[in-house]
Amino acid sequence: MSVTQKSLSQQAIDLENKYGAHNYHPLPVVLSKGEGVYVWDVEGKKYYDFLSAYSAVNQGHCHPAIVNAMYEQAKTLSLTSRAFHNDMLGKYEKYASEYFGFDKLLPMNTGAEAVETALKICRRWAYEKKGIAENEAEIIVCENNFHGRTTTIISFSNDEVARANFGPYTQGFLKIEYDNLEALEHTLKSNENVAGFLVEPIQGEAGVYVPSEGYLKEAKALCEKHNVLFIADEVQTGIARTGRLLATCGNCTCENKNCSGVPEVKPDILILGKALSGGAYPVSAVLANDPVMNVITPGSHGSTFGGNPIAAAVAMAALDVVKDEQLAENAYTLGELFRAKMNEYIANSTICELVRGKGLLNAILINDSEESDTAWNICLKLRDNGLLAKPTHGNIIRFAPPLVMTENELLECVSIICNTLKEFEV
Ligand code: IF1
Repeated sequence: MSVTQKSLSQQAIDLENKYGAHNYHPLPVVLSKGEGVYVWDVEGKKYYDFLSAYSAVNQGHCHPAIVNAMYEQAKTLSLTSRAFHNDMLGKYEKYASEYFGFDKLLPMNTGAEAVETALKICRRWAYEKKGIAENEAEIIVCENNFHGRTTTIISFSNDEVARANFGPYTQGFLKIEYDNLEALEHTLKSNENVAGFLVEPIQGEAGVYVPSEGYLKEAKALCEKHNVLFIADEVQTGIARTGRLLATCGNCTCENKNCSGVPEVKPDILILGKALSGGAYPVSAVLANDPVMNVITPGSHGSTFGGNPIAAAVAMAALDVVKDEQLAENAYTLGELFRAKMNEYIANSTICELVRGKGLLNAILINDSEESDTAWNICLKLRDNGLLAKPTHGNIIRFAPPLVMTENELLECVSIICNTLKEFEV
């Protein structure tokens, strides 16, 4: 086929294949525009975005308030490094610390950087405050976790695709079954050097596993009993995605727009990323109260872009949107509707076994083996039918639209999903 005959999409894909590292296997669609819940491909076809860049675009694509904040700051002062102060950082740190109810915030850029930061804070706290012998600290993590892709983080992953041949691996981690309080208590009782417990309030990549009611609260109580830091990775579940400002807010609701209440399960260290910027810019953060955060001293941690003026402006605008547009409440309501509608379909389905999730972080389980390509083929058909989603593992498809979706748009998406699934019914 000559270049002129190749579609614009294929040309773009060919460039990626030739000049880019092959570290992803994207769905074959090439996007060139985004607005709210919609994205368009280079041929002009319009889609509902049902992935939201893995819950980074909670506020909708190219939200004008966020884009404007980014534009105004970018043309004023973009980066100073932390060698000097700037007029945006302190404002942002105050705003976000009060927004989530913590004493302090340490600004970073990616989720993985924030996770690494939290691990470092936890270890230093263990040595300097808890009195664990240096280099002996252990941090408990869960099977099937996903916390990013740095060498330390994949060291405690059990996903061989993400881990193999990247050794030698970082030590100091104990792995337990997710959503298993007995396993947590046993590990806490049998290891005197435990410094922290790192957990996703919902395991996203593993397949949107929602833990049992009370798990997080009980886990936090066990950590308190054993003087261990409870570290919540809300990079994917935070910022209103699960129908609350944070998944650790549990059943607590933000009655007013300016809720700065304490989450139902208050972490000792809170990790945020992705939608902290509404997907406009890499912004992540670690929040903690002074007794923990103050182990960080000048020169002991940092990053060139961490806390830059654009990140500060974008994050404040993105968090304003969450409150002003009541995204947590909308995610809660639409999530209930989505699961109710999907369960109506599943009741008579042979291809779809279940739907699970909280707020607008959901997934369906396809009735086929993990090795089958059925979920992938369903996502290809969803694409043809105007909705973009992608399997997490094998036979699980994650559904996570922007939280600005209306009820009518959600019902149209349910119709697209169910009509597509019908094509695969046996
Ligand atoms: C990829 C997964 C999701 C995260 C949690 C930290 C991070 C992530 C709970 C790191 C990042 C992203 C990474 C991206 C795909 C996506 C993902 F499939 F990889 F696992 F969402 F589920 N904690 N998740 O979910 O944040 O450094 O990426 O900013 O690496 O393929 P990051």
